[in-house]
Amino acid sequence: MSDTIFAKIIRREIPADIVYEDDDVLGFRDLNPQAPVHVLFIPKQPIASLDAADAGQAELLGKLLLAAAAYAREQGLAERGYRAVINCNEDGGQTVYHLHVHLLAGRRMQWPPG
Ligand code: DGP
Repeated sequence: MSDTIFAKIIRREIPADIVYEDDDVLGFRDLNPQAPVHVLFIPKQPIASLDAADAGQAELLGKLLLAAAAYAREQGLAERGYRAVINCNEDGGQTVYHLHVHLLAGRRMQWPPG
C-alpha cells in the first residue's frame, strides 16, 4: 500500500495531537473534528481499509476497537456513550487509505448518518 499521511504521523514526520499509544495502535485528534471529542485510532501496521483486512489481522482489528473503547472509558465518555465509525472506500466516505476508527463523543449523535 502506498504511504499515507497517517504513516507519516506514525513516524512522527508530521505533527499530530497524539492521545493514545500502545505497541500496535496510535490514537490522535482528528484535524477536522465533527464532535467535541473526535479521535482517530489506527493500527501501526498499515491496512488500507476494512475491505483490505484479512483473517490474519483479526487480533489487530480487535486491539484497534478495544483501544478506542478503553480510551473512551478512561476519558469518562463511555457512560453517556459515543460512536465508533469506520468509513470504507469511496461510498463509505473514506479519504485516507490507512484503516482508522473514528471515535466521536461529547454530543448526541444522529441516525441515520448522512
Ligand atoms: P475518512 O474520511 O474516514 O478517511 O477520515 C479521514 C480523517 O482524517 C478526516 O476526518 C480528517 C482526518 N485527517 C486528514 N488528514 C489529517 C492530518 O494530517 N492530521 C489529522 N490529525 N487528521 C487528519
